[in-house]
Amino acid sequence: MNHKRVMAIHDISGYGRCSLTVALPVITAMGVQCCALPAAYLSTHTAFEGFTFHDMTDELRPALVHWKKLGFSFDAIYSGFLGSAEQMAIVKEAKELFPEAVLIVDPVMGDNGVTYKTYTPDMCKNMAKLAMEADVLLPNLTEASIILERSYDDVPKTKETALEWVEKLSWEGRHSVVLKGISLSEGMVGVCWYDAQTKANGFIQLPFYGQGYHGTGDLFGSVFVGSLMNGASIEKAAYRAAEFVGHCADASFKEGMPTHEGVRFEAHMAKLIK
Ligand code: PXL
Repeated sequence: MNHKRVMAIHDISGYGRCSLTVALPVITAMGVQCCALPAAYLSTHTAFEGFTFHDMTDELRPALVHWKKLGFSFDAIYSGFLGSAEQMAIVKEAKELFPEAVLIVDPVMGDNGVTYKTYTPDMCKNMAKLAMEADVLLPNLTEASIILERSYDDVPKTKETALEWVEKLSWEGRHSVVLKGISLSEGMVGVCWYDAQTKANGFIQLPFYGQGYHGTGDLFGSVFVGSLMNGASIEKAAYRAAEFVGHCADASFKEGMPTHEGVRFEAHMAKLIK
């Protein structure tokens, strides 16, 4: 048996196409087993009014210990939106229990310069610490500015500053980074990537479609993780993820999908199936 297995530590939001409701179908469609460790249950993502929130911190350690006792192993641990300030340490413990796994951290904290409603300053501080432990870090510009303690007004708008931020986020080249949300010209958006194995870096820029959608960071991360598990390089995995998100956003925009609904990736899953 040589199939790949990913542990996904994110919240599950019942409605709104984000976190585990994206990671599970996408990673599965890419031929990779996705083992879910739900950090919290929310009725919707946090941009809808009045969402419910059930913290699952107490479930996480016992589940990890159970998996370890059963002798399971993981090729990657993929973390995203977390539910409490303690959970960042639990993700680190997961890596210690399963050292064979590549730790891929999407340091989900906010977007467009604003933190999500459930994120406290302590959670952000701990997420910045967890970011230092990652083998691969997937921040957007808001999260990068929090981790680097820079003003959101200073986020990179040129290649030079993007490379400078990525260099800092890689902790002097020690881990790989995909910095999302880089726009180098009007109507284009993409990433600046750095591969710690090859020491190469570069940019991906694709046309930007109409409007930003909720959950696209999770869709990006899930396609990225699935691609990496299928043997892609950091650059190839980032390209595939950016291309798929762009395709889904374009189609969703054309059919008038509101931003809170997320992109209708269900209609495009066939592109991912292995
Ligand atoms: O897509 C990131 C995300 C994940 N989980 C929850 C969220 C968000 C972004 O709004 O609210 C609950």
